[in-house]
Amino acid sequence: SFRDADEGTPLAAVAEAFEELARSLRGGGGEEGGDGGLRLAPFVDACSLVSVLFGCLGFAFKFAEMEYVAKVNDLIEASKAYETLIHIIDHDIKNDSVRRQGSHSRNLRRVRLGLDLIRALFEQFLSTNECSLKDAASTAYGQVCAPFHNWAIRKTVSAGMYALPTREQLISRLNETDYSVQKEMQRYINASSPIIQYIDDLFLSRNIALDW
Ligand code: 1PZ
Repeated sequence: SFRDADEGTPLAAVAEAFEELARSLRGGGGEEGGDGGLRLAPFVDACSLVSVLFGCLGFAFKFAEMEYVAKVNDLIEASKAYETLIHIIDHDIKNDSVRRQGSHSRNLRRVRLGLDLIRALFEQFLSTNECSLKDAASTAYGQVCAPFHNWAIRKTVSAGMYALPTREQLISRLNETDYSVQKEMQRYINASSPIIQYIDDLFLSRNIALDW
């Protein structure tokens, strides 16, 4: 019989981790801290797994990797002191540091952008076999991140797009097939959406707008 792709590939591990988080949000798992909401430690564990995707994108996105990993590492540090996501937001509200550069709340907002970027990229990737990875990534970046990035960052990102691998190279570097990659990307899309929405709702529940 065929190897069980669910056990093996990095993308399946990412999908599994976010499914676990999504289950816990629905109250079925152990990741949810009672009334306190989503726990920080399992959340940042899942976010760390995403880093494997960078290795498949090539050198041009080294800076994106460093940026994402720095933010995730800050949240790993925060998870030693704060049990849940809402705790870090409430702490920053008290200190008037929600939007301050380097604050845990701001880094949470940035990591959430990264998760949403990947979700949008996968949606583009699955929407047609015609579009290149560059087209899929450009569209996803334009939808999710560009509104929050300055001109210099947007220029750097669009220059880097030309160095992305092809669809086929990405699938092979992920150790997937045409068929399995669709399944795993769809699993991530389904599982990450409620997590992304949940994070937005946390900010909104404290009257913090999402226009930054
Ligand atoms: C899967 C995606 C493939 C398509 C490639 C698109 C690459 C997007 C590159 C984003 C580069 C971010 C550059 C740095 C931006 C910073 O100015 C901001 C603000 O930081 P702050 O002022 O708070 O310190 N940082 C962010 O917006 C974090 C963005 C995280 C997204 C990184 C990409 C994650 C996903 C890639 C996974 C393979």
